[in-house]
Amino acid sequence: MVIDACHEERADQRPRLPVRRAFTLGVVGLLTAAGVLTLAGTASAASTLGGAAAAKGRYFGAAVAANHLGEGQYAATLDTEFNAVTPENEMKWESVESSRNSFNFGAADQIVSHAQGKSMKIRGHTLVWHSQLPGWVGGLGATDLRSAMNNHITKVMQHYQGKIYAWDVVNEAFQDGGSGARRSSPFQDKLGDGFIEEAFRTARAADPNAKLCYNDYNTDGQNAKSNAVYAMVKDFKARGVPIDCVGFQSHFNSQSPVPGDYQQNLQRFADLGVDVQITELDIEGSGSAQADSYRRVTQACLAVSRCTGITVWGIPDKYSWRASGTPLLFDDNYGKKPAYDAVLAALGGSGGGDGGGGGGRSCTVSYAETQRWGDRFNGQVTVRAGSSAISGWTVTVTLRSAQTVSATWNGSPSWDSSGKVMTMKPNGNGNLGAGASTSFGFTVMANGDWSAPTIGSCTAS
Ligand code: 9MR
Repeated sequence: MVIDACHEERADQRPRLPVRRAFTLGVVGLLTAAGVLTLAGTASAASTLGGAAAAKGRYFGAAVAANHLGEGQYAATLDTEFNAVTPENEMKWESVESSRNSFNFGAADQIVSHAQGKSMKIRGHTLVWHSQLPGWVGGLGATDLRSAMNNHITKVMQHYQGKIYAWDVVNEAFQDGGSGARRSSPFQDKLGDGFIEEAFRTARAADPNAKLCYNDYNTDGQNAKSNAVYAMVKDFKARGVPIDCVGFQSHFNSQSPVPGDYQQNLQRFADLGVDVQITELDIEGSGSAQADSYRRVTQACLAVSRCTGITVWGIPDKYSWRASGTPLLFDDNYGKKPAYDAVLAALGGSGGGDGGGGGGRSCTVSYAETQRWGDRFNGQVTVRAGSSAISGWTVTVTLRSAQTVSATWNGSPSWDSSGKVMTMKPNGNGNLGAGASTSFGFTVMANGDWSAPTIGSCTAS
């Protein structure tokens, strides 16, 4: 696959797709005529991507856009499932330094503070790239360009000093095709091959604690392009040029499937003495074929001890950069796709059992609308213990953006900063024997949106 981002429709210009499903998140039961839905949940951190990855000593991240953070379900899914973020566009040169030496970190800061508030790792993306580069950079002569590049790296990295786990210092500097040659760019054309080395040396001086990565696409299997990157990394390691990691974007589709030698390719880079990371994973497709590919990628990372984490390039399909594609782990309504289940299972997590650490404790939830008036409705969530007794439970309820809650009962609610995600815990009704149930309820002011809120899976303790 050739990625030419300039010819892709930007994700934020895509029309919103119609809502395809009314209920989301871990659906394992059937919607009955009475409107009752059963959702299964688990008892431990290993029931989420981030939790399961952490249990394997890795992170599981998502590319995030600042302008979606105010959407309750988006933030709730991010916060529940992921323990790392990459700003999708907000740290790129055109976003932070659109005019020379005048920096605007507003949108990127939003993502960074959200991630820090949730103790997530942050990947910085990206410092030196031929794309999303403001026009003034290309207009500079070599001397000015060198100082602009070093100034950009230094100022951006110093702004985020101590906050970034790994930086994509240089992105996509090699050409596609069989040549293994460098891609033409202002940096390559005016500064020559040495620009990459210079960028890494400047980056190390700017923030000695961040891991410094080279990141590219179509380098996921062994081919002329990945061989050229491999030779560069080998040379850098031999000469002491500071490089800590290589990012494999891993954008796959039917023309460019997960290569047969994916794991071997990650391993040969790791053997050079760098970490490897899967940095922008998305796989076009659906159903079990898509799930199988995601499983293979996850297994490959787990099989390479220096593969420190996986980042998917977006959360729900509707926000993917691939216009009208469905390459991600969550559908447009934040429902978990088969690909999600495959990744979670490959990470050793469990969506239906005890999550591998909950001592057998689990619970399930079901939702029903019990009453409706002209302006509001009552929702009721029934929490049922699995095959072991439980002494506590936690269920999230995510409202549609127009909706508010005016009352709750039989539970102890807390709210996230968006005001749309309610975390409900017991209020004297936490102890449930095996198979026993309790319920809590709430009144939703519809404000025109009568859709059921999204009921997250149940966590038992
Ligand atoms: O996902 C990003 C999309 O919103 C932008 O419009 C696009 C512009 O170039 O960049 C996308 O992200 C790219 C990433 O920064 C580098 N690797 C390829 C990604 C997909 O194009």
